[in-house]
Amino acid sequence: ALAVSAAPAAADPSVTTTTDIGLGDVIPVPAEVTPDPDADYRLGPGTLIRTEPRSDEVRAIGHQLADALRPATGYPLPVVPARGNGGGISLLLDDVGDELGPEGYRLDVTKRGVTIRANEPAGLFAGTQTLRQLLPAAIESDTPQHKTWTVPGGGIVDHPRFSYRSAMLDIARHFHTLDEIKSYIDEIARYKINHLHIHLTDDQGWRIEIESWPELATVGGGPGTGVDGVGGGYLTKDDYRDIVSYAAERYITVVPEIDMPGHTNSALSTYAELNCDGIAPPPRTDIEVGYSSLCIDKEITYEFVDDVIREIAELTPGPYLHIGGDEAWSTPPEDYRTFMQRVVPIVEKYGKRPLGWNEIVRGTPSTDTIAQYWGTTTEHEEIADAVARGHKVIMSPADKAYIDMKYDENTPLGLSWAGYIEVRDAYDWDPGDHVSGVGEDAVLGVEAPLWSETLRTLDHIEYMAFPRLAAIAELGWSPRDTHDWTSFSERLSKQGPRWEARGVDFYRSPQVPWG
Ligand code: TNX
Repeated sequence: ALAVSAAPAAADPSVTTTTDIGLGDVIPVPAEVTPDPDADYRLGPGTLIRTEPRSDEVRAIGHQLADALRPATGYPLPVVPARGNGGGISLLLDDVGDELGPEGYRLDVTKRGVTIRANEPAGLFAGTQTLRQLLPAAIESDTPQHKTWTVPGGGIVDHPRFSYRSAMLDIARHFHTLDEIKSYIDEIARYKINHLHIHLTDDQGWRIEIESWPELATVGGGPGTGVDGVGGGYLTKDDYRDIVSYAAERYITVVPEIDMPGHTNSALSTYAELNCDGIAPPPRTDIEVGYSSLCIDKEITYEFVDDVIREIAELTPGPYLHIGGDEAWSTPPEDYRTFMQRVVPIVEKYGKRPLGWNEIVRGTPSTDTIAQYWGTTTEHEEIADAVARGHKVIMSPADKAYIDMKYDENTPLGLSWAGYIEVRDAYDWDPGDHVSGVGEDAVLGVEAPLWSETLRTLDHIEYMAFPRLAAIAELGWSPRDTHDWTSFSERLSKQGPRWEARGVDFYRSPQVPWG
């Protein structure tokens, strides 16, 4: 009898259950939410996950959902083809309207079950992330919890404001391992981030294997590289492929960055022939910027760049390749233009769309090149002019979206050159109306860059990213008219127990009513 009473109650649709989670208690907040308090659904040991019979991809999403819900519920949650109109959790491809696009979805909760419908699998994946947040926080536990697994009743119609929602990880200043990168991918996917920009190279380290220049990784990324000489390591091509496919399973596109012509000391110190004077400078482990440059007048520079871009493009199924271009203070303006005019076509030759930090618009005539705005002003003539010429922009203003900035003067990690960024600062701005002349139509989306000069471990990454990454994710996904700090901070407080249960070392901002 004891064992029976301790076991989770069987699902009985006639039993009225309650939940303290509202249907809109989700980050990013959904576009439209219509609660129905009489329609809560309760998962039980007999719940089936029923997936679109025509699609292996949707079945895989069903299996991911089952894997996510099994540990805490202890339920078997078999994944079966959806036929007829049974209850349980259903993931269906359906025409839900062009306005919902490839990532939008409808989620309907009735007493009989949860049905997610979308035009494309990406929308079903997004819907399953919403569903996970609608279950009690105990769902994040990795051991069975004796809970009533209730999903609040009603309907959600949801789709993103911007198609590009990104997080950047700097693995050059300190290398972060394959497992750490995957763990970060798991977290960002929950908030409907759909791009992971990996900053692969910088003055302090080269973190990706290049077969035609093998010492870039083994020497330029070897032991003793990284800030303070702590943080050596590099990704093999297989590691990188592993990341690309792990991210793809979570509907995240990897955007690799090879930063040039500045931020290149690790390459210059590894291969003497890349230097104008033929002499390799010593490796650097400090955090100064702006002192290194590839040699603009040497042909071997372009052979090197061609080799590297070719190998990276081959490894990268996504459409974008980021070539940095920031802080090239040791490259005279005329040389910078010469360099970009040769290098942008190399990226295009290998079938990729070039992306660069906002300085790149000075160097390239190709308006296909996407500029990533990292300035700290809301007036910026150069970027406004570039938009007028036809460039698209990704917004990551350093004083709002740089999640390597300290929260306040007491933050033990991070930098502060762009100011302190508390959670509310990260949330209270509008990517579609932030810089004069850079309107909604010019903005592809947002990114939260995480530079890692001061970050060594996954705990460090988590502490800086959460909760601010959730703020940037909401700016990228949710309609502007849902923007509301009080609502956001309350919804954020409900992420706290989830992060705790997952062992995510987040920052307990005093601005958030954690409870
Ligand atoms: C500026 S932003 C940089 C990086 C640093 C970062 C630190 C940008 C395009 N370049 O090299 O890591 O500041 O916050």
